[in-house]
Amino acid sequence: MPEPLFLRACWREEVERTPVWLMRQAGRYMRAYREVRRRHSFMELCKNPRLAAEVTLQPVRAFRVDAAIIFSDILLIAECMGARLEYTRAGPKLEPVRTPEGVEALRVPDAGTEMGYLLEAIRLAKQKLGNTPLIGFAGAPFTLASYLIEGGTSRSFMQTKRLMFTSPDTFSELMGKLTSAVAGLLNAQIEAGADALQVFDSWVGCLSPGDYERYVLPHMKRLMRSIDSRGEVPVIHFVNQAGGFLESVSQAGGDVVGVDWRVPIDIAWRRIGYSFGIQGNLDPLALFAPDRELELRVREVLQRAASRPGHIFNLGHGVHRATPERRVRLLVELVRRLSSRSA
Ligand code: 1CP
Repeated sequence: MPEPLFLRACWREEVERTPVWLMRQAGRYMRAYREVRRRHSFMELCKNPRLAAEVTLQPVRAFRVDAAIIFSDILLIAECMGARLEYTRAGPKLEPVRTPEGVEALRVPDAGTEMGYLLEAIRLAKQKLGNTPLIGFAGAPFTLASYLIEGGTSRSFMQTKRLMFTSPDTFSELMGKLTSAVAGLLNAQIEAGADALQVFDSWVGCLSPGDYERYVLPHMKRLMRSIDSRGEVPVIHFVNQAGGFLESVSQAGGDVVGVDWRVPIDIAWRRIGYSFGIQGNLDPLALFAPDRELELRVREVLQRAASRPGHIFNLGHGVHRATPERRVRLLVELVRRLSSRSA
């Protein structure tokens, strides 16, 4: 079988068209997902390998995307580390960890045994996917630290920065534990058969360039060095709102950098350097624009990426839950048609 388009693009090989998948492509905007979700809580879905594998395949069947991402959540590792985790209507809630004792009490889990449900879901999804590659993932240490310190979602990241600025040792200790835990989780997913990995640093954009370099980058470098991919499993490093420090992000390593829409993709690529692939970067809300406008915006991203080997088309962040499915279908068709190198 030929190597799939998505993986070839991750390795910056020439491809006949630009591969496309969407962050958060499995989820609440899909009717098939809501159907499963009516009968099971989100946590049940994540922990039931058969259901998780089924939901993973839904967008592949519905939209012919070029990669699947395993259905799970970045916060499940925090539960394995000993933090109480609950998914409520208002979003994820965790027991806040803000003290040296709290950090001390967190364990670095053995993902191979403690997240067995995820690894089994990967094996099952792989069996059903055929030639479509499967992406495994984890939250980046900073994004996970922010959920643990805040106790959930945050707008200001007040508690996170307060801990970082007033107790840098405690903050660093927490980042170190999360880095070890995430490395173990990613390596276990390679072992289970993931074809590529993505690390989500969704909230790192709240930091100044100097603070990123000082408090986050050393841990990201260690994380990337700890991934035992043997040069066979590409690693995508997604950063949201990090336009102020993309050069530092690239110093972490990895194979592909994922960027949001606030930076033009050609400028982002020049700044990280062409030894990286790049993923992105359509505004997710462009899916609410009229057909003609959506097409113009897809064309713009493709023109900026200029068929340079190493571009993977994606949104700049996850699909919004109110997105009509037919718009996602149209987007995937547009990328396929407009990026075809023979056209
Ligand atoms: O009610 C429901 O059905 C649960 C909603 C939901 C879903 C569908 C949550 C809770 N997580 C997920 C799945 C999920 N989360 C996936 C797999 C699905 C796919 O991508 O196809 C992935 C990759 C994630 C990753 C994730 N979870 C991130 C990083 C990506 C991003 O959007 O920035 C983050 C920040 C989370 C935390 C989280 N978990 C769930 C929600 C609603 C959130 C975000 C809350 C917030 O804004 O803080």
